[in-house]
Amino acid sequence: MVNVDEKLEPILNDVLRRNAGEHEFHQAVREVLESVGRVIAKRPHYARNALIERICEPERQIIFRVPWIDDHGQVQINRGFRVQFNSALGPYKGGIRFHPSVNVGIIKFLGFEQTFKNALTGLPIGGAKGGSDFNPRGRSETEIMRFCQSFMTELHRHIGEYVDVPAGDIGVGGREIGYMFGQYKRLTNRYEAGVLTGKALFHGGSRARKEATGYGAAYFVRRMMQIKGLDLEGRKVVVSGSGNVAIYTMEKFIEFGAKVIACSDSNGFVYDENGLDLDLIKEIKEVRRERISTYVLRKGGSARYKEAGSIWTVPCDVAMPSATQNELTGKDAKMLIENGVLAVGEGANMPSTPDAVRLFQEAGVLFAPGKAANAGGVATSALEMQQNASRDSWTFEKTENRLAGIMDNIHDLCAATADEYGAPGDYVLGANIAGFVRVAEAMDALGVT
Ligand code: NDP
Ligand code: 2IT
Repeated sequence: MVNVDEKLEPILNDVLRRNAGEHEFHQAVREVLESVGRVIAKRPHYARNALIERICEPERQIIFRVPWIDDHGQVQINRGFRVQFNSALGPYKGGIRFHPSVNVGIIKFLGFEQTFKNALTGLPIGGAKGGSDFNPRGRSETEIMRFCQSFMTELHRHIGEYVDVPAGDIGVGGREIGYMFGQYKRLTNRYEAGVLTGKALFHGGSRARKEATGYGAAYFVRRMMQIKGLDLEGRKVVVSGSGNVAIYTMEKFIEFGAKVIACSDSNGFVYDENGLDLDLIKEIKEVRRERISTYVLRKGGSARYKEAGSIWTVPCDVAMPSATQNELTGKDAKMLIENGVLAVGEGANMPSTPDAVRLFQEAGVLFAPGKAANAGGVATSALEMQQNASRDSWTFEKTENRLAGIMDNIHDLCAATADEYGAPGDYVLGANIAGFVRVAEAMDALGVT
């Protein structure tokens, strides 16, 4: 197991002390610092000017009250967050998450990861994340709208096309982005399309943005397998979650000839040895916004639903955790390895626990970390910004081709960096170092800021 280099230990200890109780943030920083020891050995000037300390400290953290009125006339209060982590490479960029588990530590871990992910894309975007502990589950359309409006009433003064450009994440999709864009436009009296990404086409949204994270993750894993001589034809794929990332991961794997046999939501998972019916999953999740359990009621046949237990007990060749952080534990990893998994691709952000990552790597399983594998979403957001800036709108084909090219580049950069630093095949190390070096170089050239 890699440990944090002794020169970096005081920095890690400082992060732990100054961000007490923020476990997910600690986890994300520890993983990057474990990789970065090798960079310091090669590029000692990074240790000067507190560069690493500055990378671990967000540039700005905004926490605000979000009051709104529910359908019964009751005033409700939630907490809103925007952590603007790093703007060395471009305006702050990253999604907004609405989920009851959201707290400042989760937003900080996501903003930290986003900074390196965005750097890996090679596009001019800094790193940020935002969100709220608002629970959209069971809320009416009008409650969602009022919440989004109130959230934006505060957020609007902190964002802008050249300042900070939010997008979606868990609990925030096209509908919520539309409500937030509407409120931003009203408050500022500006049709500033580049202030948010993931918009509807008629507001300047990009074709293929909705599909981009899942498609990108599938492209990444396909390339990772291809260079080992493994193809996807007939392979069994298990995808956790059944939201935006999961659905379009499944779609691309099916197009690649693989068989997607299981997916989930936070209540349970469905599986079918004969392959899942993606049109039905889209109908349930995107149109009706129902639970995944209804799949079996509608589909019948060999489809099964399990409420208890882990989706990772389903034997598969490719596992794509695409729901949330720390959803795949050491125990799950052992089970997957025993069942002969060949490749794991993280569609979600930090879905595998450190234990799980270590087990996969020790077992020689191909492992694609989230900050590389799921970068296709934010990369296509940057392409949306590019289309907005030039008042242009590209075809689906052109956008998807750009996305595929970016994913290949990220893959190759991570693989080459892992080779360069003496750890061939270690995509975690490759992604962390390649992302870190880009951010560090850009920061260094800006002086002490
Ligand atoms: P969605 O809200 O569309 O879907 C989330 C899915 O994950 C749902 O099936 C949800 O189930 C499940 N889920 C969420 N939280 C939990 C939890 N605490 N326990 C169990 N299941 C949970 O979100 P996305 O698909 O957009 O995001 C999924 C992951 O991908 C997140 O980690 C996100 O940060 C990451 N990501 C998203 C990108 C994007 O462009 N949207 C880009 C890159 C990464 P339920 O409905 O029951 O809550
Ligand atoms: O985690 C992520 O990369 C996202 N939620 C997408 C961010 C974006 O700005 O498109």
